[in-house]
Amino acid sequence: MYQYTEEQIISMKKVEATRAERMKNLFPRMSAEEKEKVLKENHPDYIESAYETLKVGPNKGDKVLHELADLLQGKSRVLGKRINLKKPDYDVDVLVIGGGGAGSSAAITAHANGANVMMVTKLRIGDANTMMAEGGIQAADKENDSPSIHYLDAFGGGHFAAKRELLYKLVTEAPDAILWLSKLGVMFDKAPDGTMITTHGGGTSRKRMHACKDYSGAEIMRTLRDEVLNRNIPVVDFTAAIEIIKDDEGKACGAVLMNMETKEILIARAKTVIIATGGAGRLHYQGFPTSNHYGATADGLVLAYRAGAKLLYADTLQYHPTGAAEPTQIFGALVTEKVRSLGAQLVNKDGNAFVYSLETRDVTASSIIRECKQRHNGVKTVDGEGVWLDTPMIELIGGEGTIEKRIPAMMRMFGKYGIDIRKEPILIYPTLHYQNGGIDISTDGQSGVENLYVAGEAVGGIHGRNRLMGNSLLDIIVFGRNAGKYASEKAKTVKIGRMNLDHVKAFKKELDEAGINPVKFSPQLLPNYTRQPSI
Ligand code: MEZ
Repeated sequence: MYQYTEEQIISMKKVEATRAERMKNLFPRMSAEEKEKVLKENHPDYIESAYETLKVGPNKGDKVLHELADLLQGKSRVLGKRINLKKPDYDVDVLVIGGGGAGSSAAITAHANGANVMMVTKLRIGDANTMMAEGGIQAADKENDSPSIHYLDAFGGGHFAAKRELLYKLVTEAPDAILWLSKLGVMFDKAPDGTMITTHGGGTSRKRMHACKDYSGAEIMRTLRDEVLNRNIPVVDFTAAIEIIKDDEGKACGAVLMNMETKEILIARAKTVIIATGGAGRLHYQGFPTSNHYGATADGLVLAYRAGAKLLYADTLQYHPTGAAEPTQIFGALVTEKVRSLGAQLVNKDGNAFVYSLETRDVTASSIIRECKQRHNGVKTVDGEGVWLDTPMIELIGGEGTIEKRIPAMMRMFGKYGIDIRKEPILIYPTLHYQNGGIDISTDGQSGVENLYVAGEAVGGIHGRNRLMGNSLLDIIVFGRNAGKYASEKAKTVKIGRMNLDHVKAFKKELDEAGINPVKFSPQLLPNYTRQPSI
């Protein structure tokens, strides 16, 4: 049994007491005006003091969070080091930086297209946010659905800011992405007649979430990793890219690499380079906990920015509504949206529902923050406060055994601490989950720097200013394959000129002229959890 406080037990009893009534009357959806109000007053993206204006680089004049500004305007790890670009350690057609789902999809596709491709990753292949994704992947492949409806859901959910041509690609290529994954061996949940089981996510007007229980990302990553290894694609692990190399025409042509343990510098020469380095949750923007993988430190954004690529919507982050608020051992860990798709409601300390559970993520997260901070209806926890997610409702709606069958990872995660989510609700609070913005690309996956491609969470603009559940596992496949295809095609025609790091020196000069004396090395590579000296 988990040791709840007396206050928490009293509150939990209220949740139980109101359950039957809440099941009869679902909380109404918000109007557009109500959504706008709750966002403006509560969403962390609107806290002006958390932002600063970039003074150098392609996005000079734009606002980004302080933590990201420190890195984008940070100290290069190559300056002052003797770097010999004349004798590369690796010479390939396509260099993929990053070992997650997007990088693997890109590498597999480039390899299938005949390219000599190599992956480099600062941890190991599969140590990535893909592995941590739980609830599912969207694709409009049912009779009552279509890519156009998927487009409208995602475009509205992203506040009409998505780059239309990227979103078009995402939704129209989604059914084929599911087919590709199935053929590679992903075990999607199916009904006895073989049809895919699909559910709703926040902001979807059709049930189009395909899942592998609540291990969807792990199952997809397992399959992609097997395919990379079966193809004998070289994977250089525990090796980070610390700078993009350009040729004398300003085109990307490789990367400076650093062994994470020995700090040895290695040079990779490549006709094309794909950045697939993932997100930034481990920067803990605004002090938020995160659902992200240990390596999520915005490295790709830094590499691309210093090489001259523009970022899009780098000011907007996604705070997943339901991070674990307690037990403290799993503070910030993802409680999949699928829990709400299956019927669990969000409930305050008095046992009252306060938001329709499947509003889009930014609206739901803001409503939880409002319930706690503005209305003081949160439940005190070890690390702060939270609200209840009424999980026993799932079994009442779907029948006994639904939780174990559909969300076993959640049952185990809480079960380890003596909490049976079939019988008792759980405490949650928003957690830093996704980088909505990133590197600006065109439909071929190329950034503003020629021969530098990007895929996955490092891309900005696919989802606009907020992403719907399940569109990230989708975008790593669609845009991973896309980058692999175009980068390998382009590599067939590329002639590499004199390799140099002149852009890094030029960036340093810009920093000097702007009076910035950076304190942080960037890319950051790993989070810093060492105790900081008190002042
Ligand atoms: O797309 C996501 O972020 C996702 C599937 C997360 C989840 O709640 O499971």
